[in-house]
This record gives sequence, structure tokens and C-alpha cells, in this order.
Amino acid sequence: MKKFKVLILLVVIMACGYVYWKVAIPSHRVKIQSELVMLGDLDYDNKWTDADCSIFEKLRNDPFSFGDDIAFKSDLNSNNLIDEEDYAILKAISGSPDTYSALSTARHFPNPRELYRYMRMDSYRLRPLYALSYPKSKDSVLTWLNNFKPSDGISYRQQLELEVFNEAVHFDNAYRKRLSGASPVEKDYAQLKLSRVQEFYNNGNFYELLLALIELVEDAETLTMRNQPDIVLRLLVFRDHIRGILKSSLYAEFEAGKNSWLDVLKQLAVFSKDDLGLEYDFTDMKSTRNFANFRNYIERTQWQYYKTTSRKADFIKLIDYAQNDRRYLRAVSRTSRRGQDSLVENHNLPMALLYRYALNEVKGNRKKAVGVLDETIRIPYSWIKQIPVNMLPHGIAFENFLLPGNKEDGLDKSRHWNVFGGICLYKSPQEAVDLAIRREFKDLKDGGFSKRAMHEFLRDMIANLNGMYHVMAIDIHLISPDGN
Ligand SMILES: [Ca+2]
Ligand SMILES: [Ca+2]
Ligand SMILES: [Ca+2]
Repeated sequence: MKKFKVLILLVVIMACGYVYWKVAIPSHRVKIQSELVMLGDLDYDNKWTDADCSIFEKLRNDPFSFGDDIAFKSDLNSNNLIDEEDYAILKAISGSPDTYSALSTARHFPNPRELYRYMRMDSYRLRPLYALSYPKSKDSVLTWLNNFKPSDGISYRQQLELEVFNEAVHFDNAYRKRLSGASPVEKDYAQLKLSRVQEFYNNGNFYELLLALIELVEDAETLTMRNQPDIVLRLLVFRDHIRGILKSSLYAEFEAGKNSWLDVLKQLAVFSKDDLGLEYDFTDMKSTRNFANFRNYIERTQWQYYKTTSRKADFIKLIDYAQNDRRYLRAVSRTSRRGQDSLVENHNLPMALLYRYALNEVKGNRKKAVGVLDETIRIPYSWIKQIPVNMLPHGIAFENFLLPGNKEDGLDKSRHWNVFGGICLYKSPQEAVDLAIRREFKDLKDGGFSKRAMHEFLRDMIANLNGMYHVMAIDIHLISPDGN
């Protein structure tokens, strides 16, 4: 009996303890990890010293060899620019016994508390734009850079000018690092693009100038034929030949009804044989697999493995990037009216940027990066579930706003880019091209070989080839972070 009483007592005590714990003890309902960011402390020793000033000077010369975290901490006046005032503030506080005495010497000066930011560790931090006087502009390959000063102000045009200057400095640095190791083909390609840049500058077309510079930066920092089989470069040759078909008189005559679809495809077969050694007889095409499903091409378990082992945090970071990064947002905003981008030029740069970012997140594992992209391109199921079926739009905001494309493209080209790029990794570039041609041919046939279906056939092939080339050729370690 005594034992029973003790047991009851114990239960009562435990119940009271539980109630007290539930009701009286405060709990952290939201799990947020934050950190204290000390602006200007560029060497992370929790002090402002001359060492921080000398890092700032290095950053002035070669800003993009420093990561986003250092760039963020260099914006001491928090105006989203790395500018001369930031340097002046850093100089003043590093030479003072304390920040309050630095404050007393200047009328407009940050309060000490303004130099500390308490921030969520997973918050997206926009990299401030470089707006210092750039010492290497005098002998830059961009001859106009020396005289180019973004005008003061906060209008759309002035913002574009700031971004152009930032990207020009970015390119100047990347170009210097890449030049000695570049092959003659790479140098020729760069020269071609550089003359376009000059043209945009002369015309004052700052938006196109910005995108052309971003493209050049991406080429210089990541694109290489090093350690690649010869076929990778030939994918690009084949793509340019398909673009040539779209501009040819042969194609114009097909559009005018004077040529048949077979004439166009015979020309394509000549190129596929010359460029890649792949032969086709389009009067006798056999499809051996279910071409309706992309992933039937791929070792499905492997593909699934890479997708399911990707962390949720990677998807969130990629979406954060796509929603916030200035360069990506500029690139993805280049859209045109229906039918105006017949060579599928608007589409490639944003896809290459997304892929590079995903690659960085998964430490250079290409299969993983393709998996993360593939998962992000799909419409999140939970979104669909929230929308009544009869209200469900054809294209949901996610793909239309975060992914590139024109009115006629939707998410279609992005999937092509990514999936056929993935097939290069899982199988081989040859097999990827072969599957792409057969897949698109089936679409063409289903479309009754109409003008519209032919146009789509060629455009899809361009997107597929762009993906294949970039998935293979982008190397995120080409220029190492320490700038060597
Ligand atoms: Ca320091
Ligand atoms: Ca600043
Ligand atoms: Ca298609």
C-alpha cells in the first residue's frame, strides 16, 4: 500500500513538472540562428586595425577574388556599394582608440552600433557593387573603362551604370587571370564578344552591355576545354550550324512552302555527320524507347539518388539566389515578344548562372548540380495542392518568374537544357545528341511536320545543345579563390 502511495505521488509530481514545463518555461518557437557581423573587420579578429585597411586595398585591386562575405563587410556605410566613403570610415576607426572618438571628429559618421549587424545566418546577403576608383583601368582590355564613371543618383539608368562598372571591373580581373592560359580558339571567341561589348558601349546600350559583360565574366571564370574530350567543343559547332539553318535561304524556302521538311532535315544530317559523326536517315527513324518521358533515357536510380540526396537547404539557397542575385535577375529578365528570339539567345546565360551556382553549392559534383536544378525547375507540389484544379494556370509563377524564356518557351527549354545536359554525364555527349534528335523528331512528327513544329524542333535542339555544352564545360575551379 505504501509503495502504491509513493507511485501515485511520483506520477503527480511528474504531471505537475510536465505542466510547469509546458506552460511556464518559455520556448523558442522559431529556430533561427543568427550571427553578429562586424562591418569593416575584414580579417575576422573582432578589431578594426591597419590589417583590415590593407585587406581593403587588396580588394580595391582584385575585388572578385574575395568572397561575398568580405565584400558585404566592406560596405561600412551600408549603401550597397563598396565606395570611397567605406574606406574613409575604416581608416578613421582603425586609427582611433575607439569608435566614439572617431565619431567625434566627423559630423556625419556611423554610430558604433551601426557597424554591427545582427543577421540570420541563412539570410541572403546581396553583394555590394564595386564603386571604388579602380587602379587597373588604365591598361584594361576594355579601353573605355578608364573614362567611364557611373553618374551619381538612384535612377534606373544610374543603377545600370553602377552595375556595368562593377561587371567591367569583374571582367577585367578575370580576363587578366585567364589570358595566358587561353587557347587560340578561346581568345578568338573572346575577341568576338569584346567587339560586341564595344559596340554596346558606343551606342550607350547599358542593359545589353551589362549582359554581354556578365557573359564574358562567366566565360573567363568558368568555361574551359581543359580535360574535355574534343566532342564538347563540337557540340557548339553543331549548335551554330543549326542557328545557321534558321537563318538560311533553305529554311526561308521551307517557310514559303517551296521546300519540304525533309530538305531541312537533310541539311541537319549533313552537319550532324560532319560535326559529330552521327548519321541519320529521317525517312526511316526508329524510336526504340518511350520518348515521352525524359528520364527513361537515364539510369533512373542514379538520377533519383542524386536528387534525393540533395539537401533541402541547397534548393532553398538556389531559389534565394534566383530571387535576389542582381546578375541573375538582369539576365533572366531579357525576354522578347513571341518569335523575336528565334536563335534561343535569351535563354542560355541565366541557365549557365543557375548551374554554376548549383555546382558551387554541391562542391563541384555535376550530377548533383543537375539533380538540384531539375528539382528546382519542377513546380513544387505543395503549391499545386493549394490551388483549386479549375484555377490552376498552365504555367505557375515559379517557372515563369525564376526561369528564363520568352513567351513561347515557358519552362520547356529550361528542362531541355538541364536534362540533356544531365544525359551527357550519365551516358555520353554522343548519346545525348542522338537521344535529343530522336526525341525532337518525334515532336516534329507529332506536329505533322508543320512550320511551327519545325521551328520548335530547331529551337529545342539549340537549347539541348547549349545545356550539353555548358554542363560539360563549366569548371568552377578554373580560377581559384586566391586569384591564381
Ligand atoms: Ca580586424
Ligand atoms: Ca558603401
Ligand atoms: Ca520538343
